[in-house]
Amino acid sequence: MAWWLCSDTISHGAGWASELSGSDLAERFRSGDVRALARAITLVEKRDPSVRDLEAALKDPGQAYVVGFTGAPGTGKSTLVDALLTLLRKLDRSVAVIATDPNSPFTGGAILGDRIRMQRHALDPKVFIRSMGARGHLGGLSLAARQAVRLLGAFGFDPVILETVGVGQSELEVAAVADTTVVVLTPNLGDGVQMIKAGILEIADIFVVNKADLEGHQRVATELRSMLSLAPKGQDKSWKQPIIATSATRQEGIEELWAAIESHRKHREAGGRAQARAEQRLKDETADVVAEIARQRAREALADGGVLAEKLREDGTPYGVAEEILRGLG
Ligand SMILES: Nc1nc2c(ncn2[C@@H]2O[C@H](COP(=O)(O)OP(=O)(O)O)[C@@H](O)[C@H]2O)c(=O)[nH]1
Ligand SMILES: [Mg+2]
Repeated sequence: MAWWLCSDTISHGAGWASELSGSDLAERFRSGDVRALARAITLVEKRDPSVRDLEAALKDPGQAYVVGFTGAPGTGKSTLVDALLTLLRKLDRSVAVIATDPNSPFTGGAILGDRIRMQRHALDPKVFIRSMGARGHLGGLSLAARQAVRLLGAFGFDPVILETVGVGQSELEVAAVADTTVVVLTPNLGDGVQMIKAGILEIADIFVVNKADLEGHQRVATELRSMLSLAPKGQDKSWKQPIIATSATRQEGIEELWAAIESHRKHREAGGRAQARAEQRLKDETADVVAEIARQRAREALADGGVLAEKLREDGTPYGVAEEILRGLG
């Protein structure tokens, strides 16, 4: 596999040889030990810098295709992901799921019936399901999710599915990481399509109207279609956002959904769009990493009792001290 590494690189890798536990981890990761993968993702969540060594050692990690699911809580995202898992396993794909919803049935939340149904994949070695905390601060989730996605790809999972909790900034964060973003709607939308959260139509590559077994789903699809025909919403104007009807609990419409995801993937790969996006993503991630490092350094610099903490108290405004910290970063 692409990420297999000769022992040479290990012994010469900067900072690597000294990190015994780290090299152990890489060893086990490469041998396909799923506990090593789980451990690596825990390190990502803890923002442990040793993950960098692991990533460096894995070199040229395989790129997994990332499908993000977002939409209001209760629209059936977890159930849809579960239905998609069933289909993808039939197609013999190795699939990883990162759920950022603390109440996800995948990870022990939600009502009993859902939970039992979802956990049928739990013993399948070609399925990896993991919940990840959305850590509140800006860019936190996408930074961690990007790193986790790379590790999952390097381990051999493809695709990787991200499910958001559907509140706050989580949709935008997921869209920043996903190659294809699926926005999930349902018939019980309250005041209809008009009520859809601002910004969510723009991030969709595919719309799913789930719970097609319930009354009113036609109306949602029709409203959405006429809304999109008036003004196409997607960021990529060369792509027409399809609307797929599904009933996740009945495993209906899931093949159509997967076909739509596949055709979006092909669309992106044509004409170098995927390449451009990958480059943009690397830039975004780099900017996030810079912000993260700067934040960490700033916290250290502002520790109680320090000169800057004192100056900050005198100033009463952040700017002067902020500039000083930034100058110190160079
Ligand atoms: N009738 C119906 N109920 C569904 C469907 N998909 C999901 N549900 C139910 O909707 C509820 C919320 O589903 P869940 O997947 O947890 O939604 P999430 O919060 O978006 O992840 C659960 O009780 C599901 O069983 C569907 O296609 N039809
Ligand atoms: Mg969920």
